[in-house]
Amino acid sequence: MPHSRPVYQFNNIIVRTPAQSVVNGLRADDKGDPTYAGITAEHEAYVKAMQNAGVKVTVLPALEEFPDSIFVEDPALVFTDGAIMLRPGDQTRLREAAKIAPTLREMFDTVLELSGDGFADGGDILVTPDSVMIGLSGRTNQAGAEALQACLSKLGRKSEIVKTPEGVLHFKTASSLLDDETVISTATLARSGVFDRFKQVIVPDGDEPAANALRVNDVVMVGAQFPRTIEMLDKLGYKVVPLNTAEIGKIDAGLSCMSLRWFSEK
Ligand code: CIR
Repeated sequence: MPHSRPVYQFNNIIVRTPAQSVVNGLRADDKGDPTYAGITAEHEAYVKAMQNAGVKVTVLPALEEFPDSIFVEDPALVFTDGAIMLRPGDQTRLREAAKIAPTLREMFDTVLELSGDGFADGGDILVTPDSVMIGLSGRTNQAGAEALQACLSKLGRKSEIVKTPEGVLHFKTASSLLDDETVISTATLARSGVFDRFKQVIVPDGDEPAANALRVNDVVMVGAQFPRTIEMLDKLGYKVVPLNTAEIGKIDAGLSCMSLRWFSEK
């Protein structure tokens, strides 16, 4: 079976050191500027938590000209069998893909590229055991999603195109996989029915950003500012690792955004 390993089993990740310019990162609403020191501290704690979870971390250098380049999840998608270069949907982020490409070409034998001029951000892609869900959003359009589906088929992956709720940055801003059959999401996204085939856990009202949790091997990383979600997952038997995301939250980011994760058989 090509995909019998859990999709949340990883032994490698790529992260990128935050640039000083990260304080100017994109955001939909003004929640105040994050501080560079605050973001750096959150990033360092994230790297340590990943190492504790059993993952080898490759750290790429900061890119001052790209404030949001710390969010390496958006310009690419990686699997055991190969990597896909994406086309981020915000003009200020589009060239991040070319910046990360040389690293991916070194680390993966197969590196595919989206054809055409559509857009797709990694934050809109939720990998589940039976299918890769691609959320249409302000960053991912139909052309990008279809071009991505063509690349996914080449890697032997089934996929489906779904919708991200209005006003939500990315599909995974509002959802995450907890185990082989369970998804955590916001009530709004759950109501759309996209996760009807899964067991579902809904974040409490007011904890919406906590839906961008991150399952890595045995642990689920969750924003430390969301004690109600943490308690709920703890009671459900998940091994929760709380990580502070208050500063990156000011630029609309969460836990999945800061890494590209895969299982390497090499
Ligand atoms: C952006 O708007 O692109 C960044 N400020 C946040 C990106 C978050 N990425 C993600 O959820 N995958």
